[in-house]
This record gives sequence, C-alpha cells and structure tokens, in this order.
Amino acid sequence: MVSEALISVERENDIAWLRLQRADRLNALTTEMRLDLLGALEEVRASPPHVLIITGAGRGFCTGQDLGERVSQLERGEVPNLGDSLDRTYNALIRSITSLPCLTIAAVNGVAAGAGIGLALACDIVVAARSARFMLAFGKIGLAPDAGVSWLLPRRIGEARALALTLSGDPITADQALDWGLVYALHEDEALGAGAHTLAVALAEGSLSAQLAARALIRQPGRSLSEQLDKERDAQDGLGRTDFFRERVLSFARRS
Ligand code: T3D
Repeated sequence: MVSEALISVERENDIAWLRLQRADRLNALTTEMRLDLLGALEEVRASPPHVLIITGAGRGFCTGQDLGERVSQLERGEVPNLGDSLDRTYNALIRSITSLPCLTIAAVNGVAAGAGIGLALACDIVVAARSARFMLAFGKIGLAPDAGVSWLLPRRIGEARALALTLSGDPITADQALDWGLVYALHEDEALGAGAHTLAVALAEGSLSAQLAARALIRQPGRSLSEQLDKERDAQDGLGRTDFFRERVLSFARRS
C-alpha cells in the first residue's frame, strides 16, 4: 500500500491528482518516496483515469534527489551508487510516467530542480504557477542531467538552450519557460489548480485512443518522414473505425 504521507492520489471522475507530499523539503525525493511514487503510478496504471495531474504540495514542485540521503552516505564513508539509484527508481519513474495509458499534466506549483524537472517533462503537458522556476541543478553538484532531462529538455527548448542551462545551472523563471516552450501555460499561483483542472476536463472530452496515438506519433524520435507517414497511416486506420470518430463526424454534418 502506498504511504499516504509522501504521495497522495485523489480521483474525481475521469481525472486523478497525484501530489508529492513533502512540502518541508520542497518535495525532494528520498528512496522511500521514489518507491511510493512508483507504487502510486502502478495503481494509476491498473485503473487509469483519462487525465492524471502530477503536482507538489507547498511551495515546491520537486527538487530532485534528496541530498540529505547522499550526505548521510558520504559521511558514513560510502560511495553512493548513482547508477543503481537511477536504474531502480528514477529511470523506472520516467518510463512509468511516459508509458501510462492516460494523458498526463504536470502542474508545476513552485521550484523544479534536477530530477524534478525530469518528472515534469515526462508529462505530456506542463503548466506552471507564475512563481515557479526551473533549475538544472545537476552541474552544481558535479552531475550530468538524468531522469530523462538530457532527452526531454532539448526536444522542448532546443539543443542550444538546453546545453546552456545545463552548463550554467542558471534558474529560469516561469515566464521564460513559457517563452521557450518548456511550459504550455502559466497561471497565477492561486489559480494553478483550477487552470490544470480546466485543461484536464477539456482533454477528458476527447477520444483517449486518438490522444494516445497522437502522443505516440509525436514522441517517437528517429524515424524518417517516410516511416512516420506509415505510422500515421496505421494510427488513422484504427481511429477511423472508432465510434468516437463516427459520432463526431456525423454530428458535424448535422450542425444547424
Ligand atoms: O542521487 C541520485 O540518485 C542521482 C540523481 C540525481 C538527480 C538530481 O535530482 S540531482 C539535483 C538535486 N537537487 C538539487 O541539487 C537542488 C537542491 N536544492 C536547492 O538548491 C534549493 O533548495 C533550491 C534552489 C531548489 C530552492 O531554494 P530555496 O531557497 O527556495 O529553498 P531552501 O531553503 O533551499 O529549501 C527549503 C528546504 O528544503 C531546506 O531545508 P531547511 O533548511 O528548511 O531544513 C532545504 O535544505 C530543503 N531542500 C530543498 N531541496 C532539497 C532539500 N533537501 C534535500 N534535498 C534537496 N534536493
């Protein structure tokens, strides 16, 4: 059973909210929390909503790895095995979020740093509070980007900006993130929940199979145009046979 203390999942019809609940540490991820998050995502997968909104409690979205865990290890004279940490938890988290059979929205309520940015970027759509900020904190502690950030970030904001942000560690504001395409929409802090909910409701009115097909087409890198045309054909061939398509096209014809 997932620990209520660190992760909460609330459902409301076709929409579910998954909230990181470690506000006093800006939702920095301990091992226990990452395992609970994996468990919560598996529960969502077993009974998927149409849209999952991932957000954080308090003034932080997620500041990535809990550095206190690493401090304790180093003070005990241990060498942290980061490869194992990524394999068992971070990579599993990013794979889990990106393969959920539902749409995902990250509602970034405050600072997102390190692997916290990976969690946000793993979602299909990122919306943010106006006071949110994004920090590629990896370099400051002598690490390279992980949690999918080295793949996901350049695809959203381009290679030049992604590299400059990674190397400098400079934080970017929510306004800049919007301007660069890292974020889809900004809301005043107190309106973020309502804004994310309104978007989720609109998405939940669409055809989930069409939306998941669109996601699979757009997220797949490395195909030639010709291969992509074949993939689009295959997706459309199936979607053109759905009741949703049939009903929507017929209702278009019946418009007064
Ligand atoms: O290890 C592995 O498995 C490999 C994976 C690595 C992936 C990563 O995520 S690496 C990146 C790790 N994250 C960071 O380096 C960010 C560290 N945090 C910060 O630099 C700052 O907290 C922020 C710039 C993000 C926010 O600053 P500010 O001034 O708004 O807040 P604050 O006062 O620093 O934070 C509030 C509290 O949260 C504070 O505790 P306190 O003093 O009130 O007792 C702070 O220590 C704690 N906190 C925030 N982030 C973390 C954290 N504690 C542990 N780990 C954190 N990541």
